[in-house]
Amino acid sequence: MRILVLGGDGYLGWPTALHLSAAGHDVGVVDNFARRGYDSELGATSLVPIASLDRRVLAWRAISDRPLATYVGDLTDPVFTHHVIETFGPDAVVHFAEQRSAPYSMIDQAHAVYTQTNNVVGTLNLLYAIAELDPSIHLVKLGSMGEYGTPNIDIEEGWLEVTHKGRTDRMLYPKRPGSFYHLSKVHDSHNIEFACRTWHLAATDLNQGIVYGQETEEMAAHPDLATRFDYDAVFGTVLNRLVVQAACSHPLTVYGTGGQIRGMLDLRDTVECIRIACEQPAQPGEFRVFNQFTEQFSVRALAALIQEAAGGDVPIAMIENPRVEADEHYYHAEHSGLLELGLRPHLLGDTLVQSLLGLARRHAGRADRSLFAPSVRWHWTESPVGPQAAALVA
Ligand code: NAD
Ligand code: USQ
Repeated sequence: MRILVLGGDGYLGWPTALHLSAAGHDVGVVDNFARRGYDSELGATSLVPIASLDRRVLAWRAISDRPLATYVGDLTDPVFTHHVIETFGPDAVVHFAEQRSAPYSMIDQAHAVYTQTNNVVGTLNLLYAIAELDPSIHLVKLGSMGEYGTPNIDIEEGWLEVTHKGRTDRMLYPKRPGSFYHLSKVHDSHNIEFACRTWHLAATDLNQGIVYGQETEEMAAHPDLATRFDYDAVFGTVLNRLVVQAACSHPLTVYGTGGQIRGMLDLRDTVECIRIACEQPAQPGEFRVFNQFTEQFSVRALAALIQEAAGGDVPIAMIENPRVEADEHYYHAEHSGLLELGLRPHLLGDTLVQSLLGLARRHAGRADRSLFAPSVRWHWTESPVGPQAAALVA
C-alpha cells in the first residue's frame, strides 16, 4: 500500500513510518516541525538525542534500501494539504499531526486557540482533500482515550446504543474530556464522523491511551533512527516521566491522590495497531472506532511499580494536582477491536526494568531536573504552580 504518515517526524509518527516501511509499504512522511519548535519555546529537549528528518531518512535508506518520501509543510494550509495528497496518491493516510499536549493547550488563551485551530483546521483540510481527490483513501486518525473522560459507566468503542423513552438508536459515545487539547480531538471525531456519513469517506478513529517506551525493532538499527522521549511537565507523559525521575533519583511526581486510571500501551503496540488498521481498512461510509490501549493503571500503582523496579529507594511525592480531574473514579473501557484484528500486546511488567529503566538510566545525564515539577495549572488562579511543586524543584 501507499501510506502517508502525517506528523511523521514526531514521537509516534517516526517509528510508525519505519514500521510500515519495513512491512513493505511505500511510505511518505509529512511534518511542519512544530514539535521541534515547542522544545525551543519551552526550553526542553528529548532525553534521547534525535537526528534531523533528513538524517533519519538517509539512515533508513542506508539500512533498509527503502526510500521515504518527505513533505515539509503545515496541514492548516489547505493548498499544501491538497498538494501532498494529490502528489503522493495514498491508499491510506495516518494522521498524527496535531498539537498533542494537554498542559500545552492549558497554558493560556493563545495556546488553547493555537491547539484547537491547528488540530481542527488541519483535520478539516485533510477531509476536504480526501473527498475532492480520492474518497476511497482510508483515513486512520489518532484520537485519544481522554476524549471520553472518566464517566461512571463503562466506556464503549466509540458508539453507544441508547434506549430513550422507548426508542433505541446507535449514537456516538458522549464525551467529557479534560483539556482544550482533548476537546480538539472530540471536535475532530465529530467532523470525521460527519464526513463519513455525508461523503462516504472511510475512517478509523483510534482512541489511543498513553504511550510509553522509546524502542522498536526498526529504530534499534542505528542511533540516527531514534525517536524522541519527553520527560518534561508539558510534553512528557506520566509513565515516561516517572521512569526518568526514578533514573535521576528524583521523587516521583504523583498528582493528587494518584487514583487517576488511564489506559496505556507500549510504543511497539502503537506501531503495530497502525499497521493492522491500515491493512484491514474501514469500509466506505464507515466511521470505525477502536480504543487503542492494552493495560490500565492508576498513577499511584505505576509509581509503586517503578519505585520497586528501581530498587525501592526513590520516594513517591504526592503533590497538589495542577489539573482539574477526578483522582478517584470508576474506569472500565472496552478495547477488544484491535485484539480481534490480531494485536499481540507487550505488557509493562515484562519491559519496565530492562527496557524503560535501562533507557532512562543510559541517558539520565541529559535530564534537566528543573523540568520535573508541573508548570501549568488548570485552575483559574494567578499562581503558576502549587507551593509543593515549587518546593520540589527547589
Ligand atoms: P508529537 O508532537 O511528537 O508528533 C506530532 C507531529 O505532528 C510533530 O512532529 C509535529 O511537528 C507535527 N505537526 C503538528 N501540527 C502539524 C501541522 N499543522 N502540520 C504538519 N505537521 C504538524 O506527538 P505524538 O506523541 O507523536 O502523538 C501523535 C498523535 O498521537 C497526536 O495526534 C496525539 O494526540 C496522539 N496520541 C498520542 C499519545 C501519546 O501518548 N504520545 C497518546 C494518544 C494519542
Ligand atoms: N500525572 C501525574 N504525574 C505526572 C504527570 C501526569 O500524576 O508527573 C497524571 C495526570 O494528572 C493525569 C495522568 O497522569 O491524570 C495522565 O497524564 P499524562 O500527561 O500522561 O497524559 P494526558 O495529559 O492525558 O495526555 C497524554 C498525551 C496525549 C494523549 C493522552 C492519551 O500527551 O497526546 O491523547 O495521553 S489519554 O490519557 O488516554 O487521553
